[in-house]
Amino acid sequence: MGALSIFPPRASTTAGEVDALYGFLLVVGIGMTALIFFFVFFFAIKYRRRSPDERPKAIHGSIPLEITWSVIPFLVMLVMFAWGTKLYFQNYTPPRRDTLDIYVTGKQWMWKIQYPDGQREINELHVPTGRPVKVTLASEDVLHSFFLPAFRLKHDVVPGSYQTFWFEATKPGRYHIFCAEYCGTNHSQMIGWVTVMDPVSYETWLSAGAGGSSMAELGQKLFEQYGCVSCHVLDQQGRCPSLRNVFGNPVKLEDGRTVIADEAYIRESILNPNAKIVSGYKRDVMPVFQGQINEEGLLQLIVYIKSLSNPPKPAAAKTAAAAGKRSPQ
Ligand code: HEC
Ligand SMILES: [Cu+2]
Repeated sequence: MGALSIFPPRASTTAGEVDALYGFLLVVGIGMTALIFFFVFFFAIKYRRRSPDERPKAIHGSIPLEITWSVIPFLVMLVMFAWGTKLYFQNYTPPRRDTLDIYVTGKQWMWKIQYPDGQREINELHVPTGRPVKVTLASEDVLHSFFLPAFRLKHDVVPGSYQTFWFEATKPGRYHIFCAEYCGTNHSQMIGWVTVMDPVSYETWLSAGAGGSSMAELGQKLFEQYGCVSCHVLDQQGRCPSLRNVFGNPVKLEDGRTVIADEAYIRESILNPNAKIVSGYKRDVMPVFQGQINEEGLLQLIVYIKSLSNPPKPAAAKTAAAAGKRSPQ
């Protein structure tokens, strides 16, 4: 198996369904093509000109026929649309239950992978079976695309934003990682391996690599190093909002909007603070950190800020009122 098989191995919970949809598209595609070719030849022969002076009878269309050949393909397309949409939302909406969060940063020409516990790897991704893994993708430079063929998953890595998808690996083994978006000279070498392990070996692997600082600890260091800590004093509201319990909760903004403080919001708050001003605070107080902190550092800061929050409540919308309480009177 492997190099010569048409299909890579199926190693995630979603792979079977993606293959089923692919099979459906293939069967419909081949079926339609065969049908069209059959009728092209069939009618060409059936209605061939039999003598030089033959004048065929004029026809003026048929409404039932028009409706039939419009409605049937339309319904077939709708099946593709509904099936594809369902799979899309399934694969790109991480479940809320305890996911294993992994952060991937694409950089010409390598994949840098960070685990919350502090392990870091390049072009190697280790995941356990039987547990949902949420991947957050960032790019240090240009557009890349993170492709895991054995999981039937691929997602663009877009500079300036975070993309997420999730999977649950089912079969231990070593599978390809590719970059699927041409990203410069060494694009073809932007490859790696994902190693799927059973949960016990995974724990062993994790603890073997432990000892370094966790992402939250690294983030805390950056928080001190960049002087964030001089303004954002924990548990104290002053000139600056305390960052405790910000993550995952609604934030009331100066312009009256309320946004949920997710990864993208925190990232923007750091790089371009004036884009969204927290209600009750002033613009131009927080320095602009655009260009000063790299994507890996930003992810560490975000994980640190995340760690300052209780796990987000399931009914986040209901706590919208609580957001107001965070700002000073
Ligand atoms: C000079 C003081 C100052 C420094 C230094 C500073 N900030 Fe801020 N920060 C503020 C102020 C004031 C606000 C509220 C106004 C706004 O939204 O921009 C804020 C807002 C924020 C928010 C949004 C908070 C919320 O409640 O929604 C985040 C996140 C944040 N800062 C993170 C950081 C990080 C990370 C650093 C260090 C890299 C940092 N800040 C450095 C003053 C500062
Ligand atoms: Cu790339």
